[in-house]
Amino acid sequence: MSALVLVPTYNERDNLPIVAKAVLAHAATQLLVIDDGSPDGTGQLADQLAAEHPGRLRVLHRTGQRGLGRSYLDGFRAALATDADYICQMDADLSHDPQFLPRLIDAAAAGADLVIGSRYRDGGRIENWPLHRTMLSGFANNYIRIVTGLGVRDITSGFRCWRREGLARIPLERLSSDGYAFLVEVTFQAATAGLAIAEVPIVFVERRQGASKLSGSVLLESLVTPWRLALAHGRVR
Ligand SMILES: Nc1nc2c(ncn2[C@@H]2O[C@H](COP(=O)(O)OP(=O)(O)O)[C@@H](O)[C@H]2O)c(=O)[nH]1
Ligand SMILES: [Mg+2]
Repeated sequence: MSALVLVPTYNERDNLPIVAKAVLAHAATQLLVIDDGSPDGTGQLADQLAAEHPGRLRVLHRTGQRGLGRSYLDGFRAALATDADYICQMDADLSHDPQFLPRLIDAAAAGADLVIGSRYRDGGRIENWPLHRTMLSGFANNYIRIVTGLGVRDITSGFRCWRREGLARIPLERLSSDGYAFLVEVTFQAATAGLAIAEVPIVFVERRQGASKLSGSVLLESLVTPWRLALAHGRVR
């Protein structure tokens, strides 16, 4: 069993070393940092970590237009070129606690093609979020569920684990959105491809260091994408 954990970074200098240490503390895990030319030097720091953990931590330095969706796509392609059995995704900002990784991987090993670390399943929760973010996330998830018809409760969660065979069935060339919308789109494609999707509860803790990259355009795209997907697939009648 081997798991490759994809960690996209943009200005996560203070957080990355802590996350990397905790992920690599699990046996049979490897890390791929996908850095978007962070101005704060996260990419160089990741190179140092790679030198300290040869064979276990690698860095993909992106150039050109930055974006979370683009970074995940590059990460997926790189991951499928390795022989990892499980391909996980998690944020670098310590909102996703690496202690939950084995639970996600176990659920994938038990047969789920895509396992989502869910804040909205029994036992899952969010810590240290201001009321407006809690309301926004709750609203967004309900909205997306209604528009797309998908049964997933936490579709905007970026803490995930794929069974390699499941990820290999996603038509990556069809994914075009970024930010949260990317997560919605890839989940929609997973459901369309008939993949088994499971959710396991996680505790999400708001970052203590660095800043969120959530922006107005990211939010707008999240509102539009569910309609684009639903209409293109004839789910709206
Ligand atoms: N490579 C890359 N990573 C990004 C980008 N935007 C955000 N991230 C990373 O994605 C993760 C989640 O981003 P964050 O801003 O914390 O989003 P939030 O948790 O929804 O507020 C973090 O690890 C960020 O460093 C980007 O444009 N490119
Ligand atoms: Mg965050």
